[in-house]
Amino acid sequence: MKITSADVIITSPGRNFVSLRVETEDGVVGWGDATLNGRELAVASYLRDHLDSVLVGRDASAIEDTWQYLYRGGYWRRGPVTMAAIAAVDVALWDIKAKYAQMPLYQLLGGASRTGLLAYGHASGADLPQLFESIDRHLDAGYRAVRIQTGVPGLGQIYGVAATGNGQRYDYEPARAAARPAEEQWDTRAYLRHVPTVFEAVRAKYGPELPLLHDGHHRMTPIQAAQLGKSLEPYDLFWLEDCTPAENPTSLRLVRQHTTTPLALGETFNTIWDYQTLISEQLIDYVRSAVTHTGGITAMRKLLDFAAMHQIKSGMHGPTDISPIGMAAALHLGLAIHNFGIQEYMRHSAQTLEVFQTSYRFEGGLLHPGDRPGLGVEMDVEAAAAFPYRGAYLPVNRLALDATVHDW
Ligand code: KDG
Ligand code: MG
Repeated sequence: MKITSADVIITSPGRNFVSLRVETEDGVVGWGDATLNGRELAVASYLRDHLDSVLVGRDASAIEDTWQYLYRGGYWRRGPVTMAAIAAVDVALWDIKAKYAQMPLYQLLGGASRTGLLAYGHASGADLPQLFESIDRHLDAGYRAVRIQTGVPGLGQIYGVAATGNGQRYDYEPARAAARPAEEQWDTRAYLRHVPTVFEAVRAKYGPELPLLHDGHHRMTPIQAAQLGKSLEPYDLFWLEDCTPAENPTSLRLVRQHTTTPLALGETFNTIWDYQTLISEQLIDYVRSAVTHTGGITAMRKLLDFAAMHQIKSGMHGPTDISPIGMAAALHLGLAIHNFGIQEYMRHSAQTLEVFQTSYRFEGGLLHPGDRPGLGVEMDVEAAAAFPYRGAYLPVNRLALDATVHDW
């Protein structure tokens, strides 16, 4: 089962994706996702210039050995670029192994632990009427859980609110194609005053049953995060995400001391080591890492098993910057593990789905990876070539008061 080629494909059907195509001597092809939003070419170069030739000639079936070879052998460990590159290789090898076995990947991971994966979508609006319209549209589309993001009075475009203004876009994409990042404005005190009023209105209209989520997108200090968690307790959130940047994980102790609102964290993390304190001290309830950014299925499985020991569940990152390949990998893993929590699912655009042919399905609010051998996603390389790469950046945030750079 020798690897004969490993090639990087960059395409931009509406937004940028970096994919890895690995082929074996028997002509079996595996796909991996290496998309790192706003830094795509760095991962593409890591793969093209440093990994592709190393892979050729290796045994495609030796997944753990290849993972350790790339992680330890590279000497420079961790980091989003390295771990996204290793993830792409790892997922492609799992795809190949499952294709050889003629099984959907979740079977190799232990088989299905559930009938489908509860998914949440992104409802958003600049104001309450637009938000309600967006929630209604998500419920009509079958969602049984929604993330709630709104504009804040006095601020313009902020994270999580569909830029079209009417909440109609389901594939909100903050990265904009331009020579340099756009700038947004921020005011944490205005945000902290406004958000509880939004959740009060949503609960009043939609009742107590609907699971509601919210993303703080790293903007609060620990004490501000504690304040928000506390003020949202009456509205029974499924989770409050990234309430504070967690480079210093012990800061979550303070948040935990003050609120019982469940916490989700980690979409910017890339190894199990980043979670050591957060998980062992039970400072979070959901792990937000993506298979795509955290070293692939091999590494995510270990991370989620560690989380399971502490009754912490998965909440794998699934915005549209995770490609359909990365999404499929998350679905196979989520179906197999016991401690699945919820899966983020924004849905890719029709153009993206022309390039990536998927077999996963969304029915009755639940996702299923499908039963094709492997991941169940194939990439149409010719279609991909029609969408050349366009440089795009995530925004930069500045305080409305004095233009100090703030976390975005
Ligand atoms: O590329 C950045 C996005 O993936 C991120 O902003 C999305 O926070 C996000 C989420 O929860 O989906
Ligand atoms: Mg997030």
